[in-house]
Amino acid sequence: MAIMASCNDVAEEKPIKPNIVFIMSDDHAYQAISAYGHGLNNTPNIDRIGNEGVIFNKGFVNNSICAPSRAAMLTGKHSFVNGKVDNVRAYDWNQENFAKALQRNGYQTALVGKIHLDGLPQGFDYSNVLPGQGQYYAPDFIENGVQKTYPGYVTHVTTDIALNWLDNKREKDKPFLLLYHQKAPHRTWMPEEKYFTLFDDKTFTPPANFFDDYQGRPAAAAQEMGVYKDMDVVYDLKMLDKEKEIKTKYRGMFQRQYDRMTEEQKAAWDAYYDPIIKEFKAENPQGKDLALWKYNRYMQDYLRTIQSVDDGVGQILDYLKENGLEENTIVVYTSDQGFYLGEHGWFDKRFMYEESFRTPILMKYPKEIKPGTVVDELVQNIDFAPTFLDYAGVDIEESIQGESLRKLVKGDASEWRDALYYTFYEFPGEHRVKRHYGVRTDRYKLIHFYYDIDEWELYDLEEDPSEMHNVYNDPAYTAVRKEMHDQLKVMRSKYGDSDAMDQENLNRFLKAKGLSK
Ligand code: SGN
Ligand code: CA
Repeated sequence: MAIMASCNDVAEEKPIKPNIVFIMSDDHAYQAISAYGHGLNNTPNIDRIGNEGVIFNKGFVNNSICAPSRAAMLTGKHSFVNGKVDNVRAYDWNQENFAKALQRNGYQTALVGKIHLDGLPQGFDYSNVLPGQGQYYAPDFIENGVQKTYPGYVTHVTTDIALNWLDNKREKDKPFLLLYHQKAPHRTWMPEEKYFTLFDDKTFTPPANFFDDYQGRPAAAAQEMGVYKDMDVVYDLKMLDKEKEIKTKYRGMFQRQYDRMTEEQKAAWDAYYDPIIKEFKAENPQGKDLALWKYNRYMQDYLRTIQSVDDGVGQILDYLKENGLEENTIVVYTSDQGFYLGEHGWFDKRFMYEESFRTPILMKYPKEIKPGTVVDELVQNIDFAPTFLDYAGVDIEESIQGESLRKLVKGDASEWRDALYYTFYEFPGEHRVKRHYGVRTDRYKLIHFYYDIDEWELYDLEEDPSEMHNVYNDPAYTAVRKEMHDQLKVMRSKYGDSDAMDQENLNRFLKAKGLSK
């Protein structure tokens, strides 16, 4: 189909611009999407996007933490360029983002759900977002700058708002951009009633390196994100006993989340969790038994919250289909970063190690993308902005650092990148993951941890995909080490990062946290 635009005698063919639905969830590990083949759970609707389009096997983020990843996604630029280096510093909405560019080019734009960037979102005709992290039950939302509380469960509320926008607020003569961003499966993994018993009959076996001893990796040893050592039995694992005998550091924090539920929701919650609490108290597991119990409790609730996310994806896909929008709409599913599901013994993210550096990316666009396409090249969240602009026929500004995925998806990898750059800044901070940056090629990864430590790590991902052996000082890798250092130099200069920038970012962080000496 084409619109005939005639401003003079020569009729010009103006292609119809594609609609874009950009779905992002929070902390959704690729290991927990069935299309990636890890066998943990079933996500038929998310899988549909990959089956009907393309699945990226090597999708990565620039900075494995929420707000910086979202800022990179919006701007197409690395953290040290867009300024949102950590969850602490304010995001400057005045800078350019791809939604603004699409808006200027005739798109109607909307942002729904979690964005984690304070201030009124710019570039959107409609926004209805969670303040900060948001809540699972009776969530607050800020609709075009006005805060209100919605009854119900956050994943459904977000989906309903998105569907309502599509159905009632969309101007049907314009192309649209919808950012539909879920809070789940972010901590503290509170499921909806429908899924309370899902996985009750399943025992999850932790990854082979669940009992990692972090030998040769001091930064990995220093973290506070261990399933066994750091997970709070009440806050994370829901053992909120009525007798108040289980006293943990974050009990009060979980109580506040629990208290948001209605009496009916609490009754359903208690009917499911109380017997588990009773059994836990009676058995009082210790040591390895406790570690495995925690891991299973974690996996059950984490995966349950994903099931609701998958349902929402299904509703959106069905809506597009039923309303004749399927053919001309690009749908992307991704997460703001990956997540540890017990690898190295962890939950959370932050590290440049694979499970959190990587992120799921699936995309469909029936008009142009062949179903069943698989991409194995290195792609990154800074690529979303230029990709959308490219498909929309909008100029990609020089300052954008990502690359459009369009040609790659069509099978042309001739000029594609051979390395990715990564930064992480949020230290000292929650989970105690040290500041680092690094470079990854298809086979190797070089990481530098700095600030209160000065450690280099080198991994051969072909020989050691779980990153258990730091070969930085292994003589067999002398040449690789040199090549990777050269590659890192190239990356830092290409993107405009430097030791001076690291120092400046550190100073600003310490000042904001009141930690400056
Ligand atoms: C919260 C979580 C952390 C998590 C950060 C960042 N703690 O602070 O576990 O790492 O968010 O997550 S919680 O007690 O509030 O659950 S991010 O996705 O926003 O980057
Ligand atoms: Ca996140």
